[in-house]
Amino acid sequence: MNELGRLEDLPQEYRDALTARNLVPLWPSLRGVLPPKIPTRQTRATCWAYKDIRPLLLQAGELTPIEKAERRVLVLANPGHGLEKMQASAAMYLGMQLLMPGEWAPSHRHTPNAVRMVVEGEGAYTTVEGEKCPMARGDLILTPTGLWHEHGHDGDKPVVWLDVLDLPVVYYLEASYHIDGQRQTVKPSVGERSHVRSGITPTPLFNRRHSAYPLLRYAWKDTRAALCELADNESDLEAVQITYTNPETGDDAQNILGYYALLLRPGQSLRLPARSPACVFHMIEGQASVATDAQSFSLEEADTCCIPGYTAVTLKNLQKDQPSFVFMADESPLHRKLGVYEDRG
Ligand code: 1HN
Repeated sequence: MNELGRLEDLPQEYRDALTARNLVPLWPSLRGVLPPKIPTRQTRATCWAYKDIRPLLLQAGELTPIEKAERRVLVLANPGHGLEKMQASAAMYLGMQLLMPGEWAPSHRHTPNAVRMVVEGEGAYTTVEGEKCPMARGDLILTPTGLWHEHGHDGDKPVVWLDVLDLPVVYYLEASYHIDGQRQTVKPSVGERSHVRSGITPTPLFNRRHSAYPLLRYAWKDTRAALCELADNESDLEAVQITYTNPETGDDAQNILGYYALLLRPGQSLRLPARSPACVFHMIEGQASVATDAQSFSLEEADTCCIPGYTAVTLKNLQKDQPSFVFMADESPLHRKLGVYEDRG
């Protein structure tokens, strides 16, 4: 490969003339923006242990009243991007949010898409466009772009959930903003529409309430049962994994980030190929190691880690006699839509 000319090779006078006219020579920076064979990734493999987060989050509950926070969140920031960027990867934001009994996080809507993976506690709920979605451990609740959402808590213990948003990419696109709203009137329906999950969906011709997001709450009891059934019925299946989808179209549940749940059989080791998108792993139940060629994390329940793109990962269930369950989020839908998705095996 040719050595390209450096900035220092150019006369200062010429450089100044360029700068004064908002012009930049490409060649000194060309290899930087277009490195050979594999992208430069700022995303670093990073692990956040729940045992570290939990006491600090509860302390935030004492230090900062909900009225002063709106959303009481500790952000899981990837040091490779700089903590102040508040991003886990190029496209993913992660945060652990605390709601104390009786607290209310007021209604708003915004352009970034969010999901909540419930980590701990009972009695809290998210109301999305008037649909009250109860929160229990492992439930996945969608708050897609533009939909009103607020959180409340009728229980008697702290509730914690993991927020996953596509905020970094929407912010980068200069398309991130929010609008504050009024407390929502809850509709009589529940936030768990069994009719769209059972293989029967309202016929589009007659479905006047057609929505881009027909299902907002994916109850863990159903997801877990589906994974266990899949593992039992298909003993040869290597990766016992489900994708959270829009049940009416079969598409990914959201446009930018993809969401999945995985059952690791007792003692199973599973190699995930090197693919272009970065990936997040969050332990719902059990224990597993997450290893790349370079390093390895051991995840206990409620621990979360992030692995950069173009990196093969081996997951291993550290429980010998029971399955372990992992929630995953990645940037696949975005990469596919942009035409940059790659699987390098
Ligand atoms: C947001 O709206 C929530 O509604 C949580 O709970 C975290 C992080 C950045 C921007 C908006 C929520 C968020 C957020």
